[in-house]
This record gives sequence, structure tokens and C-alpha cells, in this order.
Amino acid sequence: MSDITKYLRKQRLPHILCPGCGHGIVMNALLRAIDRAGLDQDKTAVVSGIGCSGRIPAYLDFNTLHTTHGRALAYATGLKLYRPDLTVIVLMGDGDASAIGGNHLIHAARRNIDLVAVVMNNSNYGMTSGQYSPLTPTARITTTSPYGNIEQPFDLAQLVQAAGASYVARSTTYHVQSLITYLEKAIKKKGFAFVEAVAQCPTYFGRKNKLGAGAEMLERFKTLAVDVKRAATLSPEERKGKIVIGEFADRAVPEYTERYGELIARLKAKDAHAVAGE
Ligand SMILES: Cc1ncc(C[n+]2csc(CCOP(=O)(O)OP(=O)(O)O)c2C)c(N)n1
Ligand code: SF4
Repeated sequence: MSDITKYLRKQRLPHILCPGCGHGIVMNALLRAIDRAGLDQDKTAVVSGIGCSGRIPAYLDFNTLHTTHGRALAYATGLKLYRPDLTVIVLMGDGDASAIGGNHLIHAARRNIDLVAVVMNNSNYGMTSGQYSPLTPTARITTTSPYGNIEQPFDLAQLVQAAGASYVARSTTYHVQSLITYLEKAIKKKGFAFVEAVAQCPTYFGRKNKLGAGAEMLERFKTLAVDVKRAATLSPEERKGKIVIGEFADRAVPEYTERYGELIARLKAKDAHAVAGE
């Protein structure tokens, strides 16, 4: 494996992430996946919304776009339509992707547009001091659920799969090798490829829920993780509180920019015939 520091804008370091934050592990895994996939830095774009996760493109030496909260997929869709030759990777937090940006997520998956969507799920809004998100587990303490979260969370991987994405996988910052593998597969996959990386926010979610520092939160991911195939054999009661990891979908679905390109070519040919009086 080559030196992945070549993908960093070293002049932008040090980064803003807290000690023990899981986002750095996801960034590291992504760079290793990019390296394995052999992407050309000039032919790769990394787009983010706003959040601690959203800061990551600032440190990466690709074509990068730091956009508005919840709208990273909308910007990425425009970019991909204009430059279908680029590999476009979208980095989002769980709040970014599933709350304010939830509609963009399901429609990008429904269109099956060729984007790599990475959601760093740390169960809360890290950047704005730990409010609950649509992925915060029930009963968890956050800044905005001081008596325990009374909502039930989305299973984002299942949602995106049901919406029509080509590729869907989930791993954690403990299971780094599978995270790298899924990210590499997502990069190589034609269509909407979604990877959820369950990550730790020791500063807010960890502290509020007395889950310990970063390393202890990683240990917890190890204990709670269950493979998707094994999860299918468990009762709802046995599955409760577990983190289901693995590949949820890997399938051939018509891709949006290709269909769009075909439509343009068909209409141009029709116009040419009309001009020629045919
Ligand atoms: C339109 C808009 N609404 C709200 C905010 C404030 N805001 C900034 S980051 C953020 C949440 C970030 O949480 P998440 O997406 O989970 O990412 P994390 O920081 O945990 O990586 C919010 C609500 C904003 N910047 N723009
Ligand atoms: S607040 Fe949480 S998500 Fe944000 S950098 Fe710190 S540990 Fe990471």
C-alpha cells in the first residue's frame, strides 16, 4: 500500500476533531479505500455538508466542496450530472444525512445516481454540542433529550436499500478492515453506493451516556456488532441494542447519469433528423 498522506492537504493541519473522535478513523479508512481503488486525485471530488464530519474535505487533496447543512447530496448531484467522469464522494454526519438532508438521501438512492455516500453516524449532532438526531437510539441522553430520547431511530441502511440504492453497507470504526473493504466496493460500484460508518463522539454522546473515552466506545462497538446474516436469525428481542453490520445490498440497478446521457443523445439525434427534414 502506498503512503496515504499524499492525499492530505498538510498545510490545513492540525485538524479540529476532538481526541478519540471516530471521524478521523473514517477519514483514514476512506483514504485507504481510495488508494486501493486507484482513484486519480484530479478526477475525484469530495463533497460535504456542515458538521464535524463536514470538515473532513478541508484536509483532503482532491476537488473538494464544503457545502450547506443537509445539502451535500444536492450539490453532489449537480456536480455529477455536469461531470459524470468524476468519482464523487459525499461525506455526511447522521444529522446532516438523515434529518435536514433526509429527503435528498432517499431521492438520491431512488434515482440511483452514481455517488458514494458516506454517513458518519455518531448518534448525535457533534458540532453543535450533542443534540439528538434521527439516528439517536431510544432512551439515550443528549443535550435535547436530557430525560432520554423518546423517539425511535431510523435504520438508515434499510431505508436507503428500500429506496433503491445499488450498494448498501454498514460497519463501525472498530471494524476498520471491513469499513475499508465496503468503501472500496462503494467507490467501484456503479450507482448510488451508501456506507454507514458507526462512529464515536466521546465529547458529547459518550460523555452524556457515560460510555467512556474513545477506546472504550470502540470496545462497545466490538461487543454490540452482529453480522447482518446472523442478525436475520435473531428475534427482535435478541436484536435489540445490537449494531447490525455487513452488506445489505449489492445489486445492478439502472444508473441515473447514464440514463440522462442516453436521453440527451436520443433527443439530439431527433433534432438532427428534424433539421435534415427527415
Ligand atoms: C441550515 C442549517 N441549520 C442548522 C445548522 C447548524 N448545524 C451545524 S452542524 C449541525 C449538526 C451536525 O451534526 P451531524 O450532521 O450529525 O454531524 P457531526 O457534527 O456529528 O459530524 C447543525 C444542526 C446549520 N449550519 N445550517
Ligand atoms: S464533538 Fe464529537 S463528533 Fe465533533 S469532533 Fe468532537 S468527538 Fe468528534
